[in-house]
Amino acid sequence: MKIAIVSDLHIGYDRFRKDAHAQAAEALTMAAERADAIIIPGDIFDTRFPKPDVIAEAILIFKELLQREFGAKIIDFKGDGRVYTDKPVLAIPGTHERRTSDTEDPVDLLNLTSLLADIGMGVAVIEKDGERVAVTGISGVVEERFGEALKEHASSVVDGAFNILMFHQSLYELLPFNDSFLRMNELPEGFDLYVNGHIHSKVESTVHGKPFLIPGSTVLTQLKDGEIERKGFFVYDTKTNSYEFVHINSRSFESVKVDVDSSEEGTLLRRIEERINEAVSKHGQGCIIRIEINGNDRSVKRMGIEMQEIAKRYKDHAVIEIAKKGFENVSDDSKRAEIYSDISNISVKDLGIGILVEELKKSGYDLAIGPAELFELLSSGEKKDKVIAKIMNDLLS
Ligand SMILES: [Mn+2]
Repeated sequence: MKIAIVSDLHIGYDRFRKDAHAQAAEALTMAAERADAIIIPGDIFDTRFPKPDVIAEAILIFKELLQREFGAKIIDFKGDGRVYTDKPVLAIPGTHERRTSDTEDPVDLLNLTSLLADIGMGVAVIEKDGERVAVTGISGVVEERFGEALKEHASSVVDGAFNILMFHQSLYELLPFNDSFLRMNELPEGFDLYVNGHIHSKVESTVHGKPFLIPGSTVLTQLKDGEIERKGFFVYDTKTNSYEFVHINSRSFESVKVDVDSSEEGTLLRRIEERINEAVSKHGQGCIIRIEINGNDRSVKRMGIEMQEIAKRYKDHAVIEIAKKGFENVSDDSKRAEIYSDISNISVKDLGIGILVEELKKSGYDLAIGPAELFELLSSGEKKDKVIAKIMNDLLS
């Protein structure tokens, strides 16, 4: 059976809204042409509360997708909730869709309307010509609860089937900055293929001797070096145990690094313009060029102003993103500097959780609610008063 793995579509992503839509639609359409089933390891939507027009966008994409004939169909599902379709488009909610327990997330809505099967915290079995593939789905959870969720929901595999474990988490080997992240060898054994979302660049590795794949997002979001490669998705063939990466038409992205202290400003500006022109002629109009300015704080600041001018001048030709890398000089906390410079694919949210966890540990925080969960609750926009009341209560009692 051929299984397409398409991840992190981020439909509704504000900055590149059209890209997010077009690239999600293209990836899913191409996936349906090449595979018997599609699995989506999280972040179909960019937010927990997408606006109705964003939900409509997603509905139209999936409605269109379901017009196609799929080689496989869902023959069984066991787990939380239920699925309403036998079409083999299987998804789990990711971190961007995650809400506190007992609330509906936007992936539930697509599930309820039969546009896909939400298999978060469940196992779906799909079949084609007698061949069975079982997909165990673990919804994105706060990192410190991931181990628990695996024990509860991924402790066994389906006999006589090709077993896939699909989740949406950080893993320590990929983002080595937070002790609460699971190690790859802590993932349960017995699966034939491990599929993860969450990380927006492509990863190909192995776990317990079996393939471990992350296709990365279909749209550029973080503009980090890890996202330079063209976007796409995997197609895994369970018969041959081989896979290919299929590229989509994603917006081109190039990263240019400049060191302001190493040369004259005038020369440097000319060189930057040359690089922009080169990138535009190589990738065509509309490409994204990220210019990273390194150097001491004062020259970085001055250069930043000059760069705004350049960005304005080129705005019809390219999307120019200016990144000032002054912060490494600001902090002499070597560990923190290491975290910033080593992690090229970390989201601001994950970074925030990491910092909160570290700081709380230092202060001797030991409340029942874990730091990552606390961050989640405080940033969810829900139940904030309750969380604060609980913390106050714990602190004062
Ligand atoms: Mn994502």
